[in-house]
Amino acid sequence: MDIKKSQQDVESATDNSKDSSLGRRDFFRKTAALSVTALAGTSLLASEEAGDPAILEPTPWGTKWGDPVTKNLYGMPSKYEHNVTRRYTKLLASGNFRASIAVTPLQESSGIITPNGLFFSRCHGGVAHIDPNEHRLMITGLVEKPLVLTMKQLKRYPSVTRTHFIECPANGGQEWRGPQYNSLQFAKGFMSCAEWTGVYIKDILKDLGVKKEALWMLAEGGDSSKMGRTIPMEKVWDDAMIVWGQNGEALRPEQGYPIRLLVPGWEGNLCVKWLRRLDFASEPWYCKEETSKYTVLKPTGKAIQHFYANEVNSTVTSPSPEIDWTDLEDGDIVEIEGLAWSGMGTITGVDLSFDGGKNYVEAKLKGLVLPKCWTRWSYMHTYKKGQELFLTSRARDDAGYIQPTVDQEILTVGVEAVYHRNAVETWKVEKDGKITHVEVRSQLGRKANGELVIEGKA
Ligand SMILES: Nc1nc2c(c(=O)[nH]1)N[C@H]1C(S)=C(S)[C@@H](COP(=O)(O)O)O[C@H]1N2
Ligand SMILES: [Mo]
Repeated sequence: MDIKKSQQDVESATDNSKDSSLGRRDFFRKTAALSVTALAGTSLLASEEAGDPAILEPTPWGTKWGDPVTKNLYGMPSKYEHNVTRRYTKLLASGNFRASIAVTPLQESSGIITPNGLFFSRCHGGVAHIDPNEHRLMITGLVEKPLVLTMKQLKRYPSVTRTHFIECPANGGQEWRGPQYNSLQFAKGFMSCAEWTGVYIKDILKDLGVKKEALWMLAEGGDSSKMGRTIPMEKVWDDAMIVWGQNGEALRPEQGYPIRLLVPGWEGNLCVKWLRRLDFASEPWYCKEETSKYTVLKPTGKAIQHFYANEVNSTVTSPSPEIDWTDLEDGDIVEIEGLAWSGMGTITGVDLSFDGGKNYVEAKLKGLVLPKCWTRWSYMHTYKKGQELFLTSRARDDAGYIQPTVDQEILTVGVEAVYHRNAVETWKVEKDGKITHVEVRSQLGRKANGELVIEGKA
């Protein structure tokens, strides 16, 4: 290619562009000349009017064959999304990563469904890999007709599909004494939401004849942890399910393949994975997970036991420490987005504060609003460069609850509770657009001039 000639072409095109009457056809001619220059590999810089080379130049992926359809028979995300993964923390790992947790990148979530490869995974004895042909579910105890089911037999019951979140009750529990992580993923990623397919346990029980003394149901896992939890019969007769489907495919091993218990809205620990036994009795079993663990110690020294529902809660997902506003210009219009959820019902509204909870405006609920399910919310905001903000969201549900302030929650349950934290949470937008996780002590910590006391910078 004659480089000199293409340079001339560019020069004349640039000259043309000074003519404000430049027609559409001239514009295309101009851009064509520029892309020739780029291909010829000259050091000539495209003028600003030339536009973005990323749209003007031929791309390798647009000019060569792509992969054959035989290459990825089970699809994976784009390699450019390699950073979007679960992340693990030493926090709940008692010395190894088999009794551990990997948390969901909520900052990258869209809509209300967590893809299966990103669903948080909390295991007390590692991930079991169960052969479904060898696996059985035993239903026993105070029933007329005890039963052992193969997976095939179980799946013959009429199935239902429901969208619900699962949240570990320890979600946010590291932060009773103030923010620990400058990260949404680590602060709130002990939860995920999926579309589940399975059977209501009440539909199986119709056939079995439950004795009237049966007031509690034990669920036991087939993994090495032998996780056991007891669930009151009211919940079983309401909406407890055995599920085998997760977002249109089989449960992932991390989620309890081939079957798990789903106790919609109640603490994740009750959703026993790798389920192998349901046992009915007149009293709770008082397993480890409902005595020494998963109880809430109050300042009085007494503990709340059988604390089940994850109460109304919310978080701002964008901006977040991971997705900041450092690239915004003054006056840019930006969407503030978040999630709200309640294990006691349906989200009725979300309020958003820019001053750490002093004043609130109402956000808009987006998309499907379902019971015991993530609900996405949004608020359009005009960014003011250099302005500090304290973004706090506060959700409400149709059970009549609203998220407490940090002080309200600490006054009732103290700081030793660990589980079931649902006080509001605050992101500070710094002058440069960075986001910092802070805690606003709204009642105890207001100075005489009304200024809020901000604690625990991460
Ligand atoms: N059998 C069994 N079930 C289990 C667990 C376990 O370790 N073994 N972990 C529990 C805990 S503490 C939580 S929070 C949820 C997590 O579900 P997930 O791993 O699908 O996110 O599963 C619960 N069910
Ligand atoms: Mo958990």
